[in-house]
Amino acid sequence: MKPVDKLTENDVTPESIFNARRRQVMKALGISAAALSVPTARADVLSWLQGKGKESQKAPAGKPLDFSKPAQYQADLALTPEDKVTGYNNFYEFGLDKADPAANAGSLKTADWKIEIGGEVMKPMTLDMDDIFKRFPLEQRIYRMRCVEAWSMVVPWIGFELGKLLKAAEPTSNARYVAFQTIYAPEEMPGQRDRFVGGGIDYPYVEGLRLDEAMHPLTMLTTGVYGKALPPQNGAPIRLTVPWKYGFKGIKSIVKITLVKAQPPTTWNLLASNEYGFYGNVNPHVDHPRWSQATERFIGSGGILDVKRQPTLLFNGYADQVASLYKGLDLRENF
Ligand SMILES: Nc1nc2c(c(=O)[nH]1)N[C@H]1C(S)=C(S)[C@@H](COP(=O)(O)O)O[C@H]1N2
Ligand SMILES: [Mo]
Repeated sequence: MKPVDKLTENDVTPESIFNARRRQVMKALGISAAALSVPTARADVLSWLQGKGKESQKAPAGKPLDFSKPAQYQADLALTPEDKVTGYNNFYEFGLDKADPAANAGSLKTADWKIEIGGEVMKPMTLDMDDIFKRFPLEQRIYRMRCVEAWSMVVPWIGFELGKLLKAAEPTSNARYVAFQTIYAPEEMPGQRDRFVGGGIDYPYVEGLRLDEAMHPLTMLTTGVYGKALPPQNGAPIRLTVPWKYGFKGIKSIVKITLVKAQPPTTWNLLASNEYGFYGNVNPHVDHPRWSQATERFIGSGGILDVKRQPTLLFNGYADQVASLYKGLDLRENF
């Protein structure tokens, strides 16, 4: 078994998905398959795509956090080990391979972070992380996490309910959706500097929820994992966790939360609207156009190559809590 920091997407993703994703990225960038095998002036970025980025800046370990452990959220599930939670990541601002974020996200400056809450609210506010820690006591919640690429983890996140922050801002009666934005910092994020490294995404990464989804008690703003402050590869210092939705909804390193009237644009939907909808609810009955969503590879404590395949659960196992949000909604249409 290779050490986690040497893993590439090839090690843990079925060849088909790996190649499909690469084709998708190349297509988005208008690059032919032949171009990738020919040495070009773009060799530097090609090496990024191959997981050999030269620029490498690992982050120091996060500070231990104070938090409670509410019994109803300490699910009795086998956890994904910490080195995989923090070493196998999607954060395209730092490259496309799963090992890139851990290797490179140390360049993200998280000191003096500010998060702005505005739009359709009575009390717009700008908070720094100290304000957040003072106002919102942290708790640990063990949540399933299911990526749209059909792999999954179980993660002990630390954070607080997004709804508490939204209530403090007092949404107006016009507020129907919540829009989120990741930091835009090209000097700190190689994928924002170079379209090729960043997978053809127009940054900053944006996401959104309906207001009722955002107010749901399972929806969390997350500031830590495994007892410590989030490492940058997991979205330091604050990211979204919505356990019944595909991982791409869990936007990282948030600087802006805006309450709005109309459904906001979302990054993966903008890139491929036929493959990634606004909702992103985990659903084993609605396949991705290029692969089945019926099962998933659980990344647990076993060797990374003998990962277990397990059935995917409707709403990722949280149907009892969230199915009522979608009464009357055609989940096939609204994927
Ligand atoms: N800003 C930003 N947020 C992001 C992503 C990203 O590329 N950029 N990737 C998403 C995807 S696809 C997943 S699966 C999760 C991964 O979170 P993790 O690396 O902490 O497990 O982050 C999500 N949030
Ligand atoms: Mo994902």
